[in-house]
Amino acid sequence: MESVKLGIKEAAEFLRTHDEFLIFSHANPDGDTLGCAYALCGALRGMGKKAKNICADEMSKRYMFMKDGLPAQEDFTPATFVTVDVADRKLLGSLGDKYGSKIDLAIDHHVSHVDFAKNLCCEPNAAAACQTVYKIIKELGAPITDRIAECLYVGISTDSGCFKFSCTSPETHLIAAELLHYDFDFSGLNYIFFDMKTKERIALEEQLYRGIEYYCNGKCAVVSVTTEQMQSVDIEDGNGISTIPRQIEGVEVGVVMKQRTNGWKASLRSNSSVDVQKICSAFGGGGHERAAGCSFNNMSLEDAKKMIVSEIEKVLS
Ligand SMILES: [Mn+2]
Repeated sequence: MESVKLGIKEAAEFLRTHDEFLIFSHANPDGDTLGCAYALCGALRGMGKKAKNICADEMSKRYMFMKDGLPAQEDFTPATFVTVDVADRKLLGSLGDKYGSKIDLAIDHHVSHVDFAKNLCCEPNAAAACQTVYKIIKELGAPITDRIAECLYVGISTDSGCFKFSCTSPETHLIAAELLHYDFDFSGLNYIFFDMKTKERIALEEQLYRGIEYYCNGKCAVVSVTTEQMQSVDIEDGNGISTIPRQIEGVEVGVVMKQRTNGWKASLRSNSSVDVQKICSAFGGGGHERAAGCSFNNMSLEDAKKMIVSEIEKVLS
């Protein structure tokens, strides 16, 4: 189904002329999809409309604060279905079967968005869907509370890697700057989302650092992590492991070998012009130019490493 494409004004008009909203976040929710949902829900309630949020999966405790500070809402039967930051109906997770074909409006920022909603407001240049939601809320003239501003800020900050990723634009900073006029602890939030690590995570990193191996005159670094080691931290804590070797000066391709039940998975990250997607596609994997992965089933760690490193050597030598 092809979605009718809406701009900011039209998306705001859609929300203004509808009510009884059910707002969907994507499965395994992140700061952006949750920030969008709670900000939009709060703004719609602030306009006297009925709105509530739904997600296939539990949110991590770091995002729980978003639930607080929204105007209370009695129960109601939803009539308008809106998704935020959902690039594909598959990403609705277990809610997809029931609601996937019923979505009235999708608000998104993924270049890879696959149409599933009747209407779509998508800004593929936005660093976060929260940027788009902010513009829609402004257009609606809905009251922005400190809590709404905080939710939007978290979405923008987390999706832009604390304003470090290349998706960060002047508009990203301008919207963040407007949000900073509200009262919330942005510095504390960025500490929690970007600096703070659990003791278990630090212990895991210590083990990984001890196991670093260099290849290609130090331009390639490889670490491996067993299932048992990954189980020592919770899922959220395990995020970002793949980027560790790439942090090392002079390393152009970082590889993290992750144990799977039937072998090993290689996660590659590139710092330079090396297209790691190409390297991984040689083994039936895929991804993006700077981040890709492939699997080595029924193979020992040593054999899997040899295969991926020899392919990287071809590119780096
Ligand atoms: Mn996003």
